[in-house]
Amino acid sequence: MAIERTFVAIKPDGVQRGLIGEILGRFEQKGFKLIALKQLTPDRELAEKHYGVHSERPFFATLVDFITSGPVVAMVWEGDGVISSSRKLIGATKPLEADPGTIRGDLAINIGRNVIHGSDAPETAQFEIGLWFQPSEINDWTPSDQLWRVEQ
Ligand code: DAT
Ligand code: MG
Repeated sequence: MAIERTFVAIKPDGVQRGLIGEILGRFEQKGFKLIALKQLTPDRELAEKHYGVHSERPFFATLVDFITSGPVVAMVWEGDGVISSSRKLIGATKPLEADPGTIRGDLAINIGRNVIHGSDAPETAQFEIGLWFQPSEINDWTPSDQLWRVEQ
């Protein structure tokens, strides 16, 4: 597996419900490296670009209303295979179909309130990281336990 970067965001429902620590903890405990983190309320322009692939879907306006309704915690995580692994940690889009043990499977019920976003492929990860973060906001750092995290 190659070292990758992915964009993850705790949506307004996750922030309002006090789930930031719980969700950050799952990525930290897995062993991925946090390289960018900020809280912001996205404006409609950012939200519409972020969800641009869904612009023709009937739920698009509701989705943009929701994601712009309050603070979001935006992050970049780095690690071996982090893009697909994050999607596994997050679980299926419909929380009632998400496996127990996943973030959505454990913490959510409704598709419109599924607490977290994660990039679904290398191209979307690159697009979303560039959309939400300036290069100067991304921290390239080496954890002191780095040798314990990588394939030997
Ligand atoms: P994911 O967030 O798992 O990548 P997606 O990209 O298909 O899922 O959709 C983006 C978000 O849009 C999703 O997290 C919740 C919302 N959404 C998707 N399908 C929906 C639907 N049928 N009704 C309402 N909201 C929906
Ligand atoms: Mg998606």
